This record gives sequence, structure tokens and C-alpha cells, in this order.
Amino acid sequence: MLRSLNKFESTKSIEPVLAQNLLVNYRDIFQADLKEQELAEISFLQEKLKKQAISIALFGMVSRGKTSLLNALFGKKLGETGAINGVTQGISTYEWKISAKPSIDDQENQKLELQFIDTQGLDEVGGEIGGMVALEAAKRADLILFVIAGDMTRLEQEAIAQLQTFYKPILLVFNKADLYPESDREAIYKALQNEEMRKFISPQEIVLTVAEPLPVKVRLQYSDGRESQEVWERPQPDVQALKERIVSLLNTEGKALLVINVLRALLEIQDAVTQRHLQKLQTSTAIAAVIFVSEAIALLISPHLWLDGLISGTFNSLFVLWAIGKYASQKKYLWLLLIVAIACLSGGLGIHLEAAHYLQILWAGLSISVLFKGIITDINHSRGSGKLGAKALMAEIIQSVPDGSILRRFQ
Ligand SMILES: Nc1nc2c(ncn2[C@@H]2O[C@H](COP(=O)(O)OP(=O)(O)OP(=O)(O)O)[C@@H](O)[C@H]2O)c(=O)[nH]1
Ligand SMILES: [Mg+2]
Repeated sequence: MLRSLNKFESTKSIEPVLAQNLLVNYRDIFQADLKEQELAEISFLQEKLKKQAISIALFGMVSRGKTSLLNALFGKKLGETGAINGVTQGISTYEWKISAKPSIDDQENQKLELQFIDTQGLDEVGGEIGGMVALEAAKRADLILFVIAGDMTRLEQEAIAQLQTFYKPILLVFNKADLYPESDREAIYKALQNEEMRKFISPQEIVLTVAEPLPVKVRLQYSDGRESQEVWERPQPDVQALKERIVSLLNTEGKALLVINVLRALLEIQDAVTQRHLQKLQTSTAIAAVIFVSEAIALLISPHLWLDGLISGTFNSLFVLWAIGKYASQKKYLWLLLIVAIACLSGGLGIHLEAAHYLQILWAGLSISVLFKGIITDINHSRGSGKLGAKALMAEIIQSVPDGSILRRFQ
């Protein structure tokens, strides 16, 4: 199908390398903050960039011909099709590995991996847009083929609007075009280009197909004088326009789509980590406030110096340990615990009351500074983590794609 995919390059080849570096740097700096599943996602993204694996997902309501389209594109039967709703359940992935010459000045042929994802109808569950499985697959896809079979229903429009929130480029595939006479087909095609629809889809992103045409009656005439007879024959599918559109899209924007989606996934992870940092910051502030109020009360009400030493010493030690546990970068301040111990001991033993108080004040100041240093280190980490880098690279890629490109929509 995609033999003509031979100049898979408009994005400078430096961009995948930069994206790869951003991923590696981020993982290295934030190893401790990342959950297992996020680390796995980063490895997956690295692999995706390395293999240049582009995912194309087919979406639409039940029975619009998603699986039929895949069969026609691949030229063989990959999945079952049928008139009853909900033939495809869950999602299935079909891989296509091809050789693509990256650019004229590049000597080596690159392997390009296309992944087609067939999904269950979005309205499969109870007539609502309940195809959560399908929507999850949409998040992973680099390009979406949204399949309709005539005028768009309200549910279809809602689904497209929802898919738009993932910032994925969409090709609208108007399948089963054979069911309409030429004039109706034109009218539907025009309606698909109305103002409301243009918010989501440009006219050049609409493609007409006939994936599995209805059988037609043909009359067989025999030259040997036998009586002619009528038989049912299924005409050839017509998905040429879609093939060409996919190929031209991948040729001009394939690499950009890939890098943009990897960066978007990285930004999602970075946002989650930043959220956790902010939560940590809130908890830190709340705990610091509780500790200091408790300590002040203890100092005011404690009848004995040793009791004051015990209470504040315990609180102080716990606080330092907790702050250091929360902010691993602050481990070097463990010596603060020594000051707490000396302060408590000298106060508790009545060795030098005044010195004990000064030490406790010094401790309080230092431990707050440790906590805030930890917070600032975390925030700087976030900043230096490539979040800005990822955003800047995405903006640069979108700027560099040709005018009229599907990616320009996300400027
Ligand atoms: N006339 C006509 N029928 C088509 C065309 N494409 C698919 N069909 C028929 O539409 C029905 C549904 O096709 P499928 O490919 O199973 O549709 P689907 O979107 O995968 O459906 P689900 O898996 O149930 O969501 C089948 O009976 C196909 O033969 C087409 O271009 N023209
Ligand atoms: Mg199907």
C-alpha cells in the first residue's frame, strides 16, 4: 500500500533527536519522582521515536465500515465485518513495516513502522459515547481516521469535538459513498464543509471512500450460445483517495506528527509530576505550621525545662527527618539533628538555659530554610526539566510544517 512513502521527511531530522534528549534528561533528573507507570511510558515513547512508529487509529460509530476500510487498505481480510452493530470489540492493532528513504541527503534507508488501530464503535455501549477503550486508544494515536457513512449525527459531532481536545489531527473519512447517488453525495460533502464543521475539519481533510461496496447484479453473456444469466458481484473497493491522503500526509508531516505526540505525552507526565510537587508543597506548608504552633504551645505551657526539651526535641527531629525524606536533595542537612540534640540536652540538663533557647531558635530558622531550599530545588527541577524545552520544540515544529498542513490547526 505505502510503497510510495519515500520522502518521509519535512521535519529536520534533528527534532527527533532533540525530543529523545528531552525524554532522557527528564527521566534522569526525575527518576525519584516518577511512578513506575510513568517510567514505563517514557521508555515506550523513547522506543516509539527510535522505531519511528506512527499510530493511525480508526474511529467512528458502529457499522460505519472501519474494519472494512482496514481490509481494503491492506488488501486482505484482517478483521471481521458485518451488518450487525458491534462486530469489532475492543481494539486490534495491525502493523506495517516499510522502508522509507528519509531525505535526499540521507544515505540510509529508515525503517518506518505504521500501526493501524481498529476500534469498537464509539456508541457501542448503550447509545452513548461510551467507547472509553476507543477513546483511550485515541490518546495514543498520532493520526485519527474518523469514519462516517453519510450526514453526521449529533453523537458523531460530539465525538469529533471530544477527540479535538486531545489535539490529534483528524481525517474525516466519508465511507459507503456508493450508497448515495452523485447529487446526494455532493450535498453531504458540502454539508460536511459547513461553518460549524470547519472548526474541526478543513475541507481538504475530508476523503470519500467505498470500502466494501454492495454486490451488484451483472449479466453474463456467453459466446457459445448458452443463455445469459444474472450473477451477484462485488465491485472493487475504492480507497485510493484515502491511501494517497495518508501517504502524502506521512511524507510531509509524518515525523512532525510523531515528535509532537511524543512531546505531548511527555508534557502530560511533566504536568502530573508538577501537580504532585505542588501537593507536596501544600502538605509541607501545612505540616510546618502545625509543628511550629505545637512547639510554641509546648514552650508556653510546659512546667519543666526537661519536658520542653523533650517535646520540642521530638517535634523538631521528626520535622527535620520528614522534610529530608520529602526532599531527597536536602539530605546534606542531617547535621541539623545534632543541633536539636545539643539544644535539648543543654536545656534539659539545665546546663545553659539561654544557649538552649538560642539553639532552638537557630534550629527553627535553619529547618525552615532546609524545607524551602528543598521546595525551590524541586521547582527549579520542574523548570529545568525540559517542560519549557518540550513546549518550545513543539511550537518550532508546528511553525516549520508547510502551510495548509494538518498540524497548523494546533498553532
Ligand atoms: N455499501 C457499502 N457497505 C459498506 C461499505 N463499507 C462497509 N460496508 C458494510 O457495512 C457493514 C459494517 O462494516 P464494518 O467494517 O463491520 O463496520 P465497523 O465500523 O467496523 O463496525 P463495528 O465493528 O461493528 O463497529 C458491513 O456489512 C459492510 O459490508 C461501503 O463502502 N459501502
Ligand atoms: Mg469493526
